[in-house]
Amino acid sequence: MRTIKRKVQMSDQNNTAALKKEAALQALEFVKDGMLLGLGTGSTATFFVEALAQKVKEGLKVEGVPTSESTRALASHLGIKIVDLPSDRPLDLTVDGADEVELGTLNLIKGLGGALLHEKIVASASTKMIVVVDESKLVDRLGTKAPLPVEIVQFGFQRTSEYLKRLGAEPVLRLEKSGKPFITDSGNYITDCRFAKIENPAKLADDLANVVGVVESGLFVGIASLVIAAKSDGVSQIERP
Ligand code: A5P
Repeated sequence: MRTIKRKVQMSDQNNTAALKKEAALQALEFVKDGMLLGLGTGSTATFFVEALAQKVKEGLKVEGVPTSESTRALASHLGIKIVDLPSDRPLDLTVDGADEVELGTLNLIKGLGGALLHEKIVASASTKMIVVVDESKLVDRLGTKAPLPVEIVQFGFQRTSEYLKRLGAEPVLRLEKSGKPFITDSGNYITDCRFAKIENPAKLADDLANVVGVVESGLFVGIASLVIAAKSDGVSQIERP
């Protein structure tokens, strides 16, 4: 683990937004001219997209594949060239946030922002994935703070939830403030699943993938290459072992 002691401004200490921004700005240092980038979703990824757009205005040439319609709208509004996910070459780098980062493995829980499916497709198609987080996202074991979001098809969702319970989950269908189910960019539902313990994320990811009706889970196993974690006393860069 490399720790870079660049203090977040005193007035911003303990300010989560300032920490997220600091992590995002460090990720920008990995971006090189000509890169094809995966653009993440969420408040931390938004800081990255905004800073990237500034560099583009200053002459940086990059192309971006967004992981959600909201990121597509933001990036394109800010002048970043948007392209489709190519079939014949990997993306050079994806930068995205996370809901939990397991220290020691860099396995992740993602999807509280609802974009886990596209995020996983884009990250999996990338040579490198950098995850940008504030210190509150670091955990010793996945599932400690965040539920695990699981994207499921609308048809038969109650039945799918019953299958998830057999894997030890307590699934809760995600709702909008209006009370209607949240719909993902691919037209599916999300069920947020609490587990007593996630001891083996790789096995759980496989088990979930085998449940009929499940599209994808927010478990990212062996995908993140580097985590940039901003804490009030400095920023750590943690490489996957
Ligand atoms: C989006 O679906 C999520 O995976 C986000 O990356 C995650 O929720 C992190 O969001 P924040 O950066 O807003 O905390």
